[in-house]
Amino acid sequence: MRQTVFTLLLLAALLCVAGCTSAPATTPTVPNATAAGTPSNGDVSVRVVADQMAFGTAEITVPRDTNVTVHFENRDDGIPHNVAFYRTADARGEIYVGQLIQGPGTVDYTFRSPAEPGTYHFQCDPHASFMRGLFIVT
Ligand SMILES: [Cu+2]
Repeated sequence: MRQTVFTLLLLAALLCVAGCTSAPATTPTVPNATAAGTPSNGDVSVRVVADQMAFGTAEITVPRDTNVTVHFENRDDGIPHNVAFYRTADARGEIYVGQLIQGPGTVDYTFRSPAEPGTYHFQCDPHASFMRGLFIVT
């Protein structure tokens, strides 16, 4: 009995660590930057839809060094998709990997966009050969 309680507590602690670390940080202010490509002061949100094994957009554009929320909708019944962001088109240099969701369903992903402007890459990991596009950071 005591062991069960301990196990449950341990599980709860682990879940908290997993959940708490991925929760959006309550950053009071965005560090200011006066250089070119100044980050936006507000958060940015984008909508991405997966439908019939394709993304509804070929490009996702966000400002650099900004909190980005991706509202992802998977409309494919029974098929898992995600949106994952990488530095290169061959999926190296992970920027943010969204969790897979089974369609139909929606999920919000929140992450910080890269500090460096550039043309990066997004894809659905299970279908990376054809569900892919450009992740443009300005
Ligand atoms: Cu997919």
